[in-house]
Amino acid sequence: MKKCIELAKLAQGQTSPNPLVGCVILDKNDKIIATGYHHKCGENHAERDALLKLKNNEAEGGTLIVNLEPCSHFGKTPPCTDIIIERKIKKVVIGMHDVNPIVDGIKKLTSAGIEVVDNVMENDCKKLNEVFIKNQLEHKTFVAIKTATTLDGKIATSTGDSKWITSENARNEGKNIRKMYDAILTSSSTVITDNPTMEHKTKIILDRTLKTDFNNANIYKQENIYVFYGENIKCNPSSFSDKINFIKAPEKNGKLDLAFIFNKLYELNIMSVLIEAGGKLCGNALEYADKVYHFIAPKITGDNSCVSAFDFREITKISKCLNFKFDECKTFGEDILLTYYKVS
Ligand code: AOF
Ligand code: ZN
Repeated sequence: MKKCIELAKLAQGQTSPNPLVGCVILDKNDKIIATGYHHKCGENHAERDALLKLKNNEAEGGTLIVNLEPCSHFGKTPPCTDIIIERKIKKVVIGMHDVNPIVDGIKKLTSAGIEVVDNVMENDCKKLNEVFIKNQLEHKTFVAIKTATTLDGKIATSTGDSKWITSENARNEGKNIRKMYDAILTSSSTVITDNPTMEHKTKIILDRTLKTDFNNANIYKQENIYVFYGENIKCNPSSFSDKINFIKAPEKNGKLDLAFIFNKLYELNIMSVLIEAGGKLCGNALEYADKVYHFIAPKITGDNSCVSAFDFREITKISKCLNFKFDECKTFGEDILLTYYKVS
């Protein structure tokens, strides 16, 4: 199953809206004879990818291991259960049940006389497909935030200087994290202060008053851009650029309504989004966030007026804190990456 997860990860960032799936096939003597994975939405599923590497009778009496329940429906591809049955597999080992309600593969396999062992390394398998699970169960976009702070939780000095808080190793890992998400979301303030490029599939900019420079900012020199702007803007922004998709959004307390925006992203088939922005947007987005990637450098600014990673309110009681659950802690150069989830 570990191997299945590794294989599945080879397609990270490529399969949306489909899950990440890897498959290992053992012969009668438990020797690995083929492996496969789901490369891309619309292409073969992991089980078929692996089985098609073998001759018709080669997997007979063998075991198929896969991190997600094999599908039993005709989608963009035929059911995996059919080819598993045709190839006379004896045993199927499954990581987690498919949360897609149209899939009922386990029943189909057991009725065909195949032994099924399920929920193997279930927690790891669920974590691998956390985006797919949220999409299927809640019909919502998975929202993550990435930030990089000093030990005292600051992302910039009071003059906006932020280059660089973390080391090159950590920043490279930041780029790897980006690739796992369908889109990156940032604010007009970040576009104006940092002028980032953010090479990525899809970029979303929240620019309530349309104050960014649509002709010159680096981010607009690329394709697949959505700009959300406020309902009180009177002009027609499409005159600024015909390459950018402008979307009018309602406002709440003088800010763009984030609930509207995240719902809109799901309608646009953006299944996961990574927010990279300053303290105001990251702070306000916490309410909708599933996960936080928090890089921490061993530095202290010591200056209270420096910009904080999450800056959205005043509280007087520790009991009013938002609570999270630590997931993992990894080291990149001299920095650490802490990932944590919201406690619901
Ligand atoms: C599997 N193995 O590798 C994947 C599965 O439109 P389709 O045909 O690609 O089907 C998509 C659905 O199939 C998806 O929502 C999920 O339930 C399942 N994905 N199943 O047995 C795979 N990627
Ligand atoms: Zn399938």
